[in-house]
Amino acid sequence: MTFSNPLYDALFAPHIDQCTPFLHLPDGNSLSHKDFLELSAQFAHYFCEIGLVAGDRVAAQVTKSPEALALYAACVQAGLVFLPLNTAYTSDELSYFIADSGAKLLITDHESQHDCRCETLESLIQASNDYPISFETVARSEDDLAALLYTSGTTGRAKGVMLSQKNLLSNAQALVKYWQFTEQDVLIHALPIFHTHGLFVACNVMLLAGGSMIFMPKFDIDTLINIGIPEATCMMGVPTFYTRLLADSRFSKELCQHIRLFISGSAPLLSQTHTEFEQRTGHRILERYGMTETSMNTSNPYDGERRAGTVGFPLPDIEIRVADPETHASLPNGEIGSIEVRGDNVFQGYWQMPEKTAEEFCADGFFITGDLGLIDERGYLHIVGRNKDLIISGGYNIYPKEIETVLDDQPNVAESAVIGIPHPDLGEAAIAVLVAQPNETIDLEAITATLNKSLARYKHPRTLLTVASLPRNSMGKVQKNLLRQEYQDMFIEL
Ligand code: MCA
Ligand code: AMP
Repeated sequence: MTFSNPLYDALFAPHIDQCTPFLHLPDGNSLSHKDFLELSAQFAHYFCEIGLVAGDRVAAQVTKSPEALALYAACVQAGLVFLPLNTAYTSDELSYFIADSGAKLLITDHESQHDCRCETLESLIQASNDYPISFETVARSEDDLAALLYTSGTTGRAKGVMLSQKNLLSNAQALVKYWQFTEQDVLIHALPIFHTHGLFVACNVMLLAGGSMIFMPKFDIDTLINIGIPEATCMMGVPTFYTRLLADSRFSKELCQHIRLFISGSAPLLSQTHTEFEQRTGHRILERYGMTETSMNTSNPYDGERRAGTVGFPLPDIEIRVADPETHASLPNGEIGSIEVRGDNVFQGYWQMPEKTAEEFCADGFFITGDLGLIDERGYLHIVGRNKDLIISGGYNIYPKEIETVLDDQPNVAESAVIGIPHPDLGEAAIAVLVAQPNETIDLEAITATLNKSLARYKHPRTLLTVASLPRNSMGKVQKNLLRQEYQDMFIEL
């Protein structure tokens, strides 16, 4: 079968005349598939009207709403490349993404000025109001780009991850099948929609399956307990969702009686959380593993044993190997090595960064994830660490290098180290350890003000500490493991 626009034809087109609910909103209203697709068709007309052509990038930094999601559908239908941005990003961060991607249009909540056409979502909705409610889908091939998602790097600048129609569609197809999603499913959607988890794993899967979503503006424990869980059949979340639910005495087995599946990902789920969750609800959380660059790679089985502390098996048609980090040869089961992946899910490369792309692929096409793991005797993948300096806090990635670069530039700072330490709510939280220039004092308030201007709030270290010197090994490298040990109990109630 040939498609004119594989992603649109599979995810959206089948629902054009479907009047059943697609999005259930917390105020009790709902939006049907048909309403949603009419709105997105109007947006698509608007995009064409202002001169956007297939392949142009459309950036959106907007609060989560049905309209915000319709921007994604409109981009797919009009052949545009959707570039969703975290609402926490500062104006400085935004400028970089706009310049790097060459976006033609930026859509925001409030008026803004950047080096491209800027519109508020409100003005776009108004301007689109008079356009027809159907739109002739722009033809795209499976290798054309559908989305560009930025991910910060361990060194230097954030990189645009180029995701093709095939990357997204193949993964949605694999997940619908593997997790047995159908049009009967009602998914609790409390994740943000500017990352792979909330946008592609959740929305693409539900669109393909034809089910509906309880579409919450953000994670809110009361809405989840009062409306979400009693009405839904499944939930996708980061581990913090699960620890917060367990910390709430209202969360019970009875509340979950209609739920068939709880899925966790984006950060490690502690075995303890897995066990406590089963004890409380009788459900074993299904943990899976993915990345922005690859979408989902592995998953615990739907029917088989979901093993705590593991991320399961490779998804169908996706190859995973645990390899020697130097030679990239596969290691025997049980040995720890570099996790590498190959398949239709793997992205096309980093936007306009061919060297960076080349560095992260092996000659035989396997992508080097930067995660370290082992495959156990039963074939389950365990993630045991990271070969990259990365903190995952509440499911958001924080790259220490990015924060250290800002900190090192501040008056009287000789050097800094940003580390992740255990945090009961967020899994890990960032703290910064600073060393002053000789005989100088660091003005911590001034540093906080600078961080506010330059970096999204979630990236800010929860604490700034000053010390006389940083521990170093004989090669002069900062020993972050020693710092992590020293401060490991900072957020844990003893
Ligand atoms: C909010 N804050 C955070 C985080 N979230 N700080 C560190 N880490 C965080 N994750 C800060 C805010 O800036 C604010 O700071 C304060 O905490 C409270 O903010 P609020 O919005 O009220 O927080 P919350 O609602 O409690 O949010 C926590 C959350 C949220 C629900 C865990 O972070 C979340 O939805 N995380 C999911 C992230 C996600 O979707 N990741 C998937 C990435 P202040 O009060 O000081 O101003 S995709 C991915 O990783 C791959 C592909 C995969 O495998 O899925
Ligand atoms: P991102 O760059 O936001 O796509 O984050 C991807 C990273 O999140 C992966 O490389 C892993 O380090 C981590 N990750 C995702 N899912 C899991 C999981 N289930 N367990 C442990 N780490 C995970």
